[in-house]
Amino acid sequence: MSALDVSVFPSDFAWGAATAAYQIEGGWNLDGKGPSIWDTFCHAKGQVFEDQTGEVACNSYQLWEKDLKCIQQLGLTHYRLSISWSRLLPDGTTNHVNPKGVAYYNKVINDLITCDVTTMVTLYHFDLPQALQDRGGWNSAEIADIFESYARFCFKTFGDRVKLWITLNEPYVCAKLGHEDGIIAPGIKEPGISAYVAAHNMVRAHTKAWHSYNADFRPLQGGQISLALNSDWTEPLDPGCPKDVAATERYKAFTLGWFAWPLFCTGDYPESMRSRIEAKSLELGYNQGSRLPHFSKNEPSPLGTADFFALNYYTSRKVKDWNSACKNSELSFKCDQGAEGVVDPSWPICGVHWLAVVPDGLRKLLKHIKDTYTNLPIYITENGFSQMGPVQIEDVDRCHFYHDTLQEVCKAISQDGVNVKGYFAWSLMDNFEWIHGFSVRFGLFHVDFATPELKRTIYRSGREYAAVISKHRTETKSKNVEDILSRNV
Ligand code: PNW
Repeated sequence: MSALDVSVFPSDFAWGAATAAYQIEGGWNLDGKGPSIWDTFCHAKGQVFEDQTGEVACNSYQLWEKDLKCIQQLGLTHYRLSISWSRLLPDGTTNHVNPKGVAYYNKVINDLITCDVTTMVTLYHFDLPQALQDRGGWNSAEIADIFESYARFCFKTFGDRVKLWITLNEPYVCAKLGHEDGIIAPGIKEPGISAYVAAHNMVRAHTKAWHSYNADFRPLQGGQISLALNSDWTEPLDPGCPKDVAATERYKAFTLGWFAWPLFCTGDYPESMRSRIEAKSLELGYNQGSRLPHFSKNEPSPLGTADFFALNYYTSRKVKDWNSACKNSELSFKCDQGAEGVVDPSWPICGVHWLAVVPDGLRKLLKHIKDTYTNLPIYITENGFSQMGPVQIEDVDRCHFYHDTLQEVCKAISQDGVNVKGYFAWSLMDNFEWIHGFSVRFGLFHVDFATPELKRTIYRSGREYAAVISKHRTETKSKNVEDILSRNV
C-alpha cells in the first residue's frame, strides 16, 4: 500500500466526520421535542430492521460530551451535524420555539468552538416535523416558506458562530426513497408523481433559504451555504452499446442532474429529463398536466444558489438500458429514467447490499462535477464504509477503504486540478442506519448499543484517520515555519 502524500491537501483542508440528528440523538420525546416523520415511521411496525427505532440511538442528546471526546480524539478540524427541526420548533413553525432545543445546539456549537472545531450544520437530514407532514409535507407548496422561516431562525440563533450551512441533505434520497418507493419516511408510494413534486418543493425551499441568507445574514455573518447532493459514479455497462451509453446519460440526468442543473446550469431541470417525462406521459395517456413541475417566474431562481458544492459519494454503478422492460407499465420514475444501475461483479460489497466499494469512482465523479457543473470548491460531505455482522474493532477493510479513497482525492486535487476543500467521513460513530436500524455500522467509533452507557470505542480505522489528520497538521505547520523563515531571509 503506497503511503498517502498528505502534502497534496491544502493547508486549510477540512478534516471532518458527519452525523445526523435522528441517527444519533435519541431523546425523541424529551424536553419538549415534537415528533418527526422518522419517529412515526419507526413506530409503525414492519418498516425498519427488527422494528428498531432512533428513540435512544447513541443518546447524543444526553451524552454529547462523549461525542466531543471522540471528535477530539480524531483531531477533526470540522464536524458536520444536523439539527432536529422538531427539537427546535416542535410543530415545525416559529410560532413555538423550544428553549431546551436551542440550549442543546448552543452548547454543542460552543463546545466545538472551545475545542477549535469548525461546525458545519445541516438544517434538514430526513426528519421533517410530523406536524408539517400532517399538512402535506414536501408535497405541499407551502413547505418552502415554512422551511425558509426555520432556516432564518437558525441563521439568527446560531449564525454568529456557524459559518458553513447545508440546507437539505440528499434531496434525491428523500424524494425517491421517501415519495416514490415509500421505503423511508414518510413512506409515500406514488410512483411517477410524488417524488417530482417533493423534489421541486425541496429545491424551492433551498432556494428561498439561500436567498434569505444571502440578503439578510451573509453581510454580517459572512458564512457559506449549499445543499448536499448524493451521487454514484456511473459508466455504461457496455461502453460499445449506444443504448447503454444513452441510458447512462439519462441516469446521470435523473440523479445528480435533477438537482445540479437547476442550481448550476440553467435554473431548470435537465432538458433530457423534461422531454423523457413529457414523452412517457403522452405514451401512457397521462393528461393531468406536467408531472415535472415548472419553476415559477414569480419566485427567485435556483440558479447560482450554492456557495460550494457539497457531495455525498458512496458507490458506483454500471448502467444498462431499461426501456424495453417498461412497455405497458405504469407510471414510474424508473421508466421515465429508462435506465438501470447494476453492480459490477468485480467490486467488493461492504456491509449493506448497495455499497460496492469503488474508491476511484470518487475521483471520476469529482472531475465530472468540475467539468460539468462548477469550479466552486467541493466539500465531500459524506463518504464511508459499513460493517454488518460481527463487530471488528480491528476493521482492516475499512482502513484500506479510507486509505484508497483519500488517495483518489489526492489524485483529483493534484492531477485533475479539482478544488477539494474538505472530506467528512460518514460517520463519527455507529448509529441508527435508517431502515437497517443498528445492524449496519458506519462509525469511526464503535458504539455498544447493548449497554445503557453506549460506550464509544475507537476502531482501528478511526486511529488511522486520526494519524492522517495529525500528519497533515504537522507537515502544514512545518511548511508554514519554512515559509516564514524564507521570507525573513
Ligand atoms: C446517506 N437508505 O444516504 C445518508 O445521508 C446518511 O444519513 C446515511 O447514514 C448514509 O448515507 C449511509 O447509508 C442514504 O437506504 C443512503 O435509507 C441510504 C439510505 C438513506 C440515506
